[in-house]
Amino acid sequence: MRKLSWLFALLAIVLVACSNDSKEEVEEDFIPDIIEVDLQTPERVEAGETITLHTVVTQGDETVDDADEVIYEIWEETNKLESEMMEAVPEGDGVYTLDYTFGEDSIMNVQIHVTARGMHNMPVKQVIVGEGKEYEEVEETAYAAYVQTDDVESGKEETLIVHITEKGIPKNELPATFILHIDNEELVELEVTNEERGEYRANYTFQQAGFAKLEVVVPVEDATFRAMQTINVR
Ligand SMILES: [Cu+2]
Repeated sequence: MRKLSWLFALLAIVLVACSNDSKEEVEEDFIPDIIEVDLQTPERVEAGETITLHTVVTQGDETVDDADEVIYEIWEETNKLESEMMEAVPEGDGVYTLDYTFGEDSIMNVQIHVTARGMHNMPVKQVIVGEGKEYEEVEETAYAAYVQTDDVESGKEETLIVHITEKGIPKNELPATFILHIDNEELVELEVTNEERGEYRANYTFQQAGFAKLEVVVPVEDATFRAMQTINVR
């Protein structure tokens, strides 16, 4: 009898193993839930006020406490080149915070860059400080640039990919220039290639970890279109 139950046990293990196998196959095709990033900022703050900014990171019904990197980027309207990058503090329950003191009357942009579970998400919000401020109007163009690459590794050649559209339609053969601002000091102009679907690429090997800014400059008609994206170099 004992021998027989062993046999059953063995059979059960084999069955479980088999059903696990087929489950794994199903899981390979299964697309994981995207990470949701809920950046919570006040609409207005007093000039000089210190605020604890909260962001909640979730995936499906789960909170995400094992993010590889969570960085707040804050800059004054029209001055992304001088944005500040600050590491968030993990508080548990998927919450990542930053204490930040807002300065004078202005409009500030708060963006959070979250790298977790093989994904990257980076929502941005605006905060009015004090009375706000009037900024010189930036000329609106029909062009838009989306920098696809904003998270790279140092010490190896990386390809920076930028998508350029005109009125939402991919636009090829523009004389686009990529300028890398490294530590806000060194400027490097990259050689850009354009293949199709409005995709522009340039290769670069970053020497060390830190933050760089990629400026995309596109002379169009009688104006110049510019876009700026912070690149996180790990
Ligand atoms: Cu990002």
